Amino acid sequence: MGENEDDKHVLDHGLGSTIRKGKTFETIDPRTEEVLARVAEGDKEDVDLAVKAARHAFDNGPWPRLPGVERRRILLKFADLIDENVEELAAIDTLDAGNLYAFAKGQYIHGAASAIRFYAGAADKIHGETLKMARELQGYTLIEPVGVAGLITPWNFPSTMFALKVGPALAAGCTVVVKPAEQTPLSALYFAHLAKKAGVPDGVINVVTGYGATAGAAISSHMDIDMISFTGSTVTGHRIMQAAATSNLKSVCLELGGKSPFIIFKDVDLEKIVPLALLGCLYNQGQICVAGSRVFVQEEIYDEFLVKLEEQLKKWVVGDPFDSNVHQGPQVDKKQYDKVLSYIELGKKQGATLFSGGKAFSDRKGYYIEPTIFTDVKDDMAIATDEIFGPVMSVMKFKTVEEVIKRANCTKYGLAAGVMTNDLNIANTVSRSIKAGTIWINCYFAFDDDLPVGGYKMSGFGKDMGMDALQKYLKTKSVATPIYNSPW
Ligand code: TXE
Repeated sequence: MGENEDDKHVLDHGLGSTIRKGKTFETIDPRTEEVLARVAEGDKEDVDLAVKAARHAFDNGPWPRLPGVERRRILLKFADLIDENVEELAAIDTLDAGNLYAFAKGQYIHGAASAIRFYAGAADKIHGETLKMARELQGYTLIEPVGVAGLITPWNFPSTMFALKVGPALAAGCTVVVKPAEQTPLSALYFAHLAKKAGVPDGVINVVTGYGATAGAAISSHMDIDMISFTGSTVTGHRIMQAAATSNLKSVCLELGGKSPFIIFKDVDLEKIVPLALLGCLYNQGQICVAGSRVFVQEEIYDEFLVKLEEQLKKWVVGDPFDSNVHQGPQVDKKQYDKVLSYIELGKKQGATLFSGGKAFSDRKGYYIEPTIFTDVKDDMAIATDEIFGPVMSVMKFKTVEEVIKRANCTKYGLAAGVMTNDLNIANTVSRSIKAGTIWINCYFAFDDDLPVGGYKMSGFGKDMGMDALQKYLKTKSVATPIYNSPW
């Protein structure tokens, strides 16, 4: 490939980005609405350079050619470094995304390390098959890395998203260009620094910070990127697929929005289920794709459910995410804050009953919104059909199993569902009838490295997590040869 001096700089250094135009953008602390940092604003030219570095590392560098056991060793070291730097990473995501610090430090940064470790363990176990051919042929498959992967991540769990995409891509032997969300670019840069320290060779991970319409679009339409793994909105998912279709037909995996039902049958212990329902909707300020934002309650226990919900809400604390007593921090930015508030207004206007909350905390700085519960919600109201991605719960009453299955499926999305019952027949029937990629029975957010997560319908396709995610970054080559060396 023709390398000029500028390209050579990137190829030599790989990790870290060289921003050609010297532009920067601000990332805001959602607790204070003040500028947290200025970050390099990469655009198409920078994406081109990052892709060149990734392509060079894939075509000529050691990473895809290393024995799997060696990639495993480096990835395990990377995971250890993530664990060792848990406080820094947790603080970065709390400042940048508003994630709860205690949770980030206690669980979710270690979760990112655990995901990297899971895929490290798979790096030396990638193999094809010997096929039983009908004719006198010997046939086998070679499993190869897809090539250069474009990874576009959202802002709700910046570290998790980085690990869930980079982990399997690197284990497979791919090289990557990562574009973190513009709201939360900082932890991806820190991760890249740790990866370099762990021994990931130059050019294997290339982070380009910047906006979706520029840097993100340049990745999805790039002629030299082989696949895209994206998590974000359904609208942007459409754009990415279109860009892939009109450029080089790169493969696309999309993890998009959701409007997940949380279904509570009359036989449950409400003492246990009500706190779960609340967390299932409000966790991370409601900014989680699998949020159980439509809560269906069987009519026999509906009133009791609301009494207990009110009790729980009294204990729910909104405030600074660095405070370990707090359950809910600020929304990530002004745009999301405004979006959530406008849906709350729409809920009121369309005739739902406001059970609690319903406004922002106007007495303080930061993007804080009251936990908001609507009752008497009809299936076709905007608050019941659209992904709000905020602390807003719609509570609905139902009578029968058949009715709730129909209503739960009455959505364009299909990411997850919760089924709360002690009746095995009901649990089996409902979990098989709901059109969603993940069903949690008597639990919610029960994630595990081994459990694939991804959508049905307009929530996308292709999984993150589990061995399914590794497959996204691999392709199969079939090899056939005559057994008796006879010409065909
Ligand atoms: O999403 P976008 P936004 C949903 C949630 C939220 C809504 C809007 O409902 O309120 O989406 O959020 C990059 N080509 N989810 O506007 O635009 C962008 O820079 C390529 C659900 O933040 O999808 C960022 O890195 N990339 C979700 C990423 O896409 C583009 C998590 C996500 O941003 C691009 C986040 C383009 N044309 C939001 N435009 C989930 N499934 O968890 C933007 N991007």
